[in-house]
This record gives sequence, C-alpha cells and structure tokens, in this order.
Amino acid sequence: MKDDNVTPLPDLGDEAEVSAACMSEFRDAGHTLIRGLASAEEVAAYRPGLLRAAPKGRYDHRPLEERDVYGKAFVQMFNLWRHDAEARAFVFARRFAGVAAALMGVDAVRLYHDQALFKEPGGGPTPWHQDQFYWPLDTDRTITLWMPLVDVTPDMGVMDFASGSQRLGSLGDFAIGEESEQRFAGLVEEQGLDVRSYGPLRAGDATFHAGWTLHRAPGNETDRMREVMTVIYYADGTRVGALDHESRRFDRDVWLPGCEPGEPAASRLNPVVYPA
Ligand SMILES: O=C(O)CCC(=O)C(=O)O
Repeated sequence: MKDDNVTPLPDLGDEAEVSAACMSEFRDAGHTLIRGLASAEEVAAYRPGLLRAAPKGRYDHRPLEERDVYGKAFVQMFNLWRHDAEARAFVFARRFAGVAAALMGVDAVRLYHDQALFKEPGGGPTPWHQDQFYWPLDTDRTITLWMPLVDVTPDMGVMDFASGSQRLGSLGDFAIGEESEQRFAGLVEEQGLDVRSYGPLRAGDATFHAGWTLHRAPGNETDRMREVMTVIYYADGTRVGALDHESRRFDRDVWLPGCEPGEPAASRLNPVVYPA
C-alpha cells in the first residue's frame, strides 16, 4: 500500500559533470574538490538516515580521553549501508560513484566500504598517513570521497593533502599514529611537497583523494561535531593483493570476506556501484 506521508528522498542517480580542472588536479596532485556534489537540500534529506545508521557501525565505544592518537582523531563508524536503506541509497549513489570512476579513468567501480568519520569537539588531529597501507587491493585505482554533512571550517578538521605524493606509491608500513605523523611530516618537508587545504567547505562539497595520497587533518577546536561521510571505491576488475601484515588481513576479513590473494576483489560486500 502506498504511504502518502513518506517524502521520497532526492534522486542521486544522475551523472555529475567533472570539470577538466578537477580531472587534471586529481591526476597531478592526487586529490581534488568538487563543490556542491550534493546540494544542501539533498544532504539535509539524507543526513537523518546516516545519523540513524552511524552508531550501529561504531566499534570503539571508549570515551575520547581513553583513546590513543588514532582513536582521538574521530569516531569511526563503518558500512552504514548495511544498517539503513536511506544510508544505503546515499552510499550507493550513482552520482558519487560516477565521479570516482571519471577521476580514476575507469569504466566501472566497486564499493570497498563506507565510513562516517565524526571528529568530536576537542577531537585530536588526524596524523599524516596513506590509506592504501591498510588495503589489500592489487591496484592503484582506489579513491575516497570525503563529504561533510554540515558546513565545516578548517578549525573543525578539514583535510590537508600533500600534492603529488600519490606518485611515490607505498612509503612504508605505517599505520595511523604518532610514527606515521612524524615520518610523513618529515618526508613532506624533505620532498618540498605542496600541502593543500581547501579551506571552509559546505555540506555536500566533496574532496576525492587517491589511496596513496598523503593526507592529514587538524584537530577539532570548535564545539561543533565535524560530521563527515566517506565512501571508498576501487576499479572493477581489481584483484586481492598480498595479506602481508595484520592490518591488511583485518581489512580482507572485514571488507572482502572470502576473497583470497590473486582472486577478484568482489565479495558480496563490494557491489559494482557504477555503472549502477
Ligand atoms: O577525516 C579525517 O580526519 C581523515 C579522513 C581520512 O583519512 C580518509 O578519509 O582517508
């Protein structure tokens, strides 16, 4: 039976145009910003579903002061799409995945996972790191969409990117923490890499960065929660890479269940989201 009281969610199934400037920035620098990828109204419509689902994907329930450097950076909540139909519609949005495909220069992309990353008031900085250290994916065609659900200012923890660092590939086995911060801050300095922040962002703006791009974020010095939603994609056809350390074994078990090294990275948790 039709329920006339339910307002349908806005459709995110269209294609967004990716400007030539964004394409070349992503290719050269390993990151870019797409303003207004979702409108303020669209974010407002999806935010309640995301906020409903987020706590269900939380695994670390310790208070801020009891967490380590990584834990203080944000509350991390995974795979919201599995907890709520509205969150799923947001995470599977063809519009977002189409941008990921365009920037990576591939025809089709799969979902690796989504994460809500909420930096609490007083939350610490996100140390410099490379995401792909964690990912057992045998490709460099990986990308993260990072979209604030509220307007954010740099003092809430907007990310900084080390331009061109993606070209350096793997810079060693450094999990997010004090050591990665120290090592990569030094490397950015030594190599004279340009550090780019996009300044204040509106809800619905989205940055994209490659899996090997070095990035960090300052702490949240405000009294407002930095609500950010991320979606991680990789090129369809990617195979599972080496399970050469604990973090990658963890990732395989959680995000690529049942997939062995050398096999297609295509578990039941990794649908093709573009073309949908
Ligand atoms: O949100 C943050 O502070 C860091 C996010 C991040 O590292 C990522 O999305 O890859």
